[in-house]
Amino acid sequence: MTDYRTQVAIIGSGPSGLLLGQLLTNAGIDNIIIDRVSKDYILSRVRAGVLEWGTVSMLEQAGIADRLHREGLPHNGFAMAFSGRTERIDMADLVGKKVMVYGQTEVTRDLIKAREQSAALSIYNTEDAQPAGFDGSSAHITFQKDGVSHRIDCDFIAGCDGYHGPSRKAVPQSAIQTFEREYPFGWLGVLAEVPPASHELIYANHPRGFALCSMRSNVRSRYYIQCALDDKVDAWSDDAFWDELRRRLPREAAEAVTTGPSFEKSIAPLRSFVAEPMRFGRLFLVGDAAHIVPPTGAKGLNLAFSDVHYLFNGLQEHYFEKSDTGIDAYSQKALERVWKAVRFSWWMTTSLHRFPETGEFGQRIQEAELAYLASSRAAQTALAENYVGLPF
Ligand code: FAS
Ligand code: PHB
Repeated sequence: MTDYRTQVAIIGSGPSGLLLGQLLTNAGIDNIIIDRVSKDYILSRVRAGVLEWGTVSMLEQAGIADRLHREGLPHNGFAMAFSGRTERIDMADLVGKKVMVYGQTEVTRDLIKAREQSAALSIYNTEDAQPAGFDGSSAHITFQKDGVSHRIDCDFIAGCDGYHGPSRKAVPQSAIQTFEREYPFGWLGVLAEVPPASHELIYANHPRGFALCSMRSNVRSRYYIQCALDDKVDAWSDDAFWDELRRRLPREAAEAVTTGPSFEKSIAPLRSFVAEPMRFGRLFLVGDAAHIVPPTGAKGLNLAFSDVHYLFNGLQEHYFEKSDTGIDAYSQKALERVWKAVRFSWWMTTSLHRFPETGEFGQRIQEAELAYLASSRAAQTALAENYVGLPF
């Protein structure tokens, strides 16, 4: 049994594990990250695209925001399309803030590059990682690698292992409460090397279903359309996707869509999920390990980073100020912000998607909600302050 000893052991080399690891390393707090897949697999994932400015500030704090500022696209607004019209939500005017369009894949690439330039240890392609001893004084992780058993002894375990990871499952069922809503549809997303239909994002409500026009750069577009839960990627040719997307957009936006071959096409289910609490002795659940939001509000990645903000500050206090006030408050502070983002993501999803069970009445209610939004600065301000990200 090969042993390691560290201060903070991190399960998961996704955005939350990598950012926590980078902040800890910069602060001189020893940490080890393990992940069940390879670095290349992690970098092949296509996920989030919008960063709250609080997230940008954290990446600056971690010292990995140079490329983000060179290549990212600051956005002062976005559009809501419905009933054949498009209404711009001017975040800069309404709340004096903006967001940054920069793919999660690029954030992950920047974090992995920084980790490789540091002396911090990451171990990929592990198997059967199990957090243990976290309810007492002997927190540790066991795992297999190339058929050899390993153990990491540590002060704390950060469960940054996503929705399907072992950390939440290692908690006794009697100690954890979960809240969940699964939505009766998914998102079919494509990436294509074509210029975006608009310089800002367009969220579209349509009787045929939701559509989203996003981007990764001025030459790479990211589009989504709502699809059935049992839909299959292979059932969608590029032409079928482009036709359906344009049918769900107001005429001017539809005519601005540049079509082309997709180089990534995938379907993601939508769910809202929260596990409470997020701390169990020496084990902390972080990011998707503790909560999932439908991507409609662009909150998933950003919530993972606000968890890291609270946990990192608490760990710093523990090690350098000999105070556990921060780690003791971690779960309550993180969940306060999580639930507000879960609500916002639920509102965006229920306002913009076609729900079979609510029929034409439901469609009219959504259109009335969006027409009110378009007519009310107060409603737009509430939308804008949630979209740019509530304070940490
Ligand atoms: P992650 O899931 O990113 O990372 C967890 C890591 O733990 C993975 O690398 C995994 O390999 C590892 N792991 C799991 N089990 C393990 C084990 N047993 N041993 C070791 N390691 C293990 N968010 C948005 O804001 N906007 C979007 O548009 C958006 N789109 C998404 C599309 C999809 C298909 C998915 C799945 C998510 C999407 N999200 C989106 C949410 C997503 O960005 C997450 O919020 C974000 O990846 C959370 O980061 P982490 O908490 O680090 O978890
Ligand atoms: C994306 O660009 O992938 C994206 C943007 C905004 C969202 C969801 C996804 O709300």
